[in-house]
Amino acid sequence: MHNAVLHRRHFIIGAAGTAGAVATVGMAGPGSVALAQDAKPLPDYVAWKDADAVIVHSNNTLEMKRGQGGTSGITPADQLYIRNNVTAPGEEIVADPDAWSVSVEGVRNPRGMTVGELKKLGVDTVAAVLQCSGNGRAFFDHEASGTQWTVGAAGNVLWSGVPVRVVVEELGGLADGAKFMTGTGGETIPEGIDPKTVMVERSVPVEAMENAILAWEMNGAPVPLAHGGPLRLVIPGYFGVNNVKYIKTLAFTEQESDAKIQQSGYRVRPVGVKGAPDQPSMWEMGVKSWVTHPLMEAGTGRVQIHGVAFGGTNPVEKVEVSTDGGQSWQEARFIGPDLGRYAWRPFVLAAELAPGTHTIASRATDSQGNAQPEEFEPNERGYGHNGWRDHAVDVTVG
Ligand SMILES: Nc1nc2c(c(=O)[nH]1)N[C@H]1C(S)=C(S)[C@@H](COP(=O)(O)O)O[C@H]1N2
Ligand SMILES: [Mo]
Repeated sequence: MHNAVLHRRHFIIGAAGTAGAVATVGMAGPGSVALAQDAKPLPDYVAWKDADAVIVHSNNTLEMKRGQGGTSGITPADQLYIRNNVTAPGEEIVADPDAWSVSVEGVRNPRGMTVGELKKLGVDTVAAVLQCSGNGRAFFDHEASGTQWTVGAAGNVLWSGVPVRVVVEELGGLADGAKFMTGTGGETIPEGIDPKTVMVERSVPVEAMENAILAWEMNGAPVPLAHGGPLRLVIPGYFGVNNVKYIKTLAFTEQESDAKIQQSGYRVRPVGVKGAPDQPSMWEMGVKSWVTHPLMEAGTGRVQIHGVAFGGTNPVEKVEVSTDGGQSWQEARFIGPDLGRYAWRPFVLAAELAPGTHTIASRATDSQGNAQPEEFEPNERGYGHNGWRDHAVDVTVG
């Protein structure tokens, strides 16, 4: 059982290079081994991404390679993962970002507001982990359908924009009976399809508005189209899907959205069970960490083991590292500035590794004492994996 898990993990780490290379060789004929050509090319709308730092799973899904992202805390925009449920809108929507309008509903004085107007209302900055619900899906043994993300469907991003509560105050406060905050994405839905089945419209408990912002800036530059520019709803501590890109409507509603992505999508249920509205929704994130270096091989002697850790909605309190597959643990040191409870923190532990194979794992604990479990119960779509054992790496030293 344990071996099966390890085997699957190895396959995945190798997949970025080896498995793809085999396919290329097969297609190009014998003799033309070209490792550099094994990857799918970057799609046009994200041609500006760092091709060496990401794995292109599909036109709509790019993963940051494990080991990328650095140790300085913030994920560079050109390495950050991409996940689109629907084809992204065209670049024309970011040509004049201040002209983009969001319709604010479910407040006493509902109306449309342009980004230009929002910029006059107020501004704040939050560092927050953006993480896809399916990050870690590849580690499950039940072949959960969906993109086979390992750890790279996540990043730590600085978002700047106006706090949602400031916008709500400006528009006279919440309308009576508002229980949810519902954001609708600005994609054009192809004709001939029931919009409810494809539209990205997500509801979260209305309390989440206290920390939410409507962001026009990411890591010091206007939010790129691919990451939701001109305006994105950012809900710190909540899984990626709730952070609606190119937001066109922000509504305070009595009910959750009736879109499929809300009703049956992103619901946690046992393997083999269909999604339904009474199952838990992918809202708040839990505590999680993973090692980013070393990954496969290391020289003998001293090595700086590093990775990232975050608490989800709570601040991360500590992270421990094991070099013997979880038999013994040592507390790692957080490095760099603490960017707040919703950010991740890079960590480091210096270790002396003897020749041989070492299973290196990390285990984070949040401020409430919640620690990552050793194993994580499988669920149908492979959401929310934070079990430390599957996230461990086997490193060969010598
Ligand atoms: N409008 C819109 N917002 C969206 C999505 C989308 O397809 N359309 N995908 C969601 C999902 S599932 C994730 S994980 C994140 C991905 O954000 P990124 O592409 O900026 O990394 O955006 C979320 N917001
Ligand atoms: Mo996602």
